[in-house]
Amino acid sequence: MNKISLDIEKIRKDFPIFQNNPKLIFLDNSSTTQKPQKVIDAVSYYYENYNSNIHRGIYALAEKATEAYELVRNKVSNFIDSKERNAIVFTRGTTESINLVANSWGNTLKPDDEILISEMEHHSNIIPWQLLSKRTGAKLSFIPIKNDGTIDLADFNSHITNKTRLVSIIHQSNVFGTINPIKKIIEIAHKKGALVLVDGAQSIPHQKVSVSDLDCDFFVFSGHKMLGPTGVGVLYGKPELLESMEPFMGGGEMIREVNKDMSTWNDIPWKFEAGTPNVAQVIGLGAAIDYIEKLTIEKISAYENELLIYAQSKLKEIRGITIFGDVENKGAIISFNIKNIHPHDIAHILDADGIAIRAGHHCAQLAMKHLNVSATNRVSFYIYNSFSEIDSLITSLNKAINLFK
Ligand code: 7TS
Repeated sequence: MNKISLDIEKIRKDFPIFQNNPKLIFLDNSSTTQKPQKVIDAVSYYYENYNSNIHRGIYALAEKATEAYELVRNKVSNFIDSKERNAIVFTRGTTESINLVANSWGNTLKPDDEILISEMEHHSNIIPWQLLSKRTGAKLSFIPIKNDGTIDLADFNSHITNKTRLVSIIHQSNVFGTINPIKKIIEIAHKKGALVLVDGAQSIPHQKVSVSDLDCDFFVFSGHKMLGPTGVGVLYGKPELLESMEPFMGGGEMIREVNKDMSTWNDIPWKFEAGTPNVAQVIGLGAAIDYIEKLTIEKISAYENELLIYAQSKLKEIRGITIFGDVENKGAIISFNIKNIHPHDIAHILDADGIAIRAGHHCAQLAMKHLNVSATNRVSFYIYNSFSEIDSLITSLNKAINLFK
């Protein structure tokens, strides 16, 4: 038993994928997470019992679906400690949330304005700003990363200027697992008059986040990385900001009145939810939040930290290994390379033993360029992983090394 008193064997039984693939060791949780039966059931139950379009039907079935969908907005709001439920916009995922901000808030930028991001960002927090910069002429600048996969506040301070309108930054790196000093960054940015968007795709599934305490202006994440279905994500935005923004997409539900010459918009957050939303997925996300809250995010975090410490100590014994981002303050993600063996070869050999890890650039080519590598191996843990799975990983890695000797 681990020190956190979580019954991992019992938790594992909640995830049908492990019953259906008894040999599977899933160590790619930064890409996506497995789904507990409760989430799958919530989605199926909706389709089997009260499937209907929301917000428009006058009949009982549609009212039930609308209520279930809107109830998840409250759950998300409580989960991230937002003061207002209308600050929660449902999107398709982190990528769409960032694109929404870049296209809606961003379109007001002028050539003299600046956007500041870091070299650590996932491509979904780089490309929308590059496109915006091309559209508006605003300048895009980058906070450098250090060799240990962290960001220096001094570097941040020297890159933020009086022209910076927005700092858009990753909370926890999907490559290194390192956690950025986000609260301090927000404080400094606000003093300079800049807004801050936090990409919480990798942090929210694994640590307690309070958007109120952080005082961030936008916070974005994906449901599928926190036990929920694919196709649902969240944009948290301070209500006064969301009010001031033009809609990103036009269509049904986001309007108040449509005329030939001009139309008016619905209230926030519906102003940003054009068309039929992913009702089933939102309901599934609600079930995922229930599941996490039952275990408690604090215990999840503490258990993952135990896995991380154990895995790091075992990995360090491996001949020819380089671990990237080996610092104290980090989440349960480890990126590494083994001398003279390409990460894709490692991933193939591990796969033959039923171990799923990610090998590649992790949609973070700027970080790879900084490391001067084209790819790394990456293992990332979640609540259903065990110490014995880490032992299996080490055995398979040693096998790979012997094969390439
Ligand atoms: N931001 C971060 C920090 C991420 O890690 C990811 C996905 C995204 C944004 C995009 O999320 P999406 O749900 O909109 O696709 N990261 C990864 C990864 O590390 N491996 O596969 C996907």
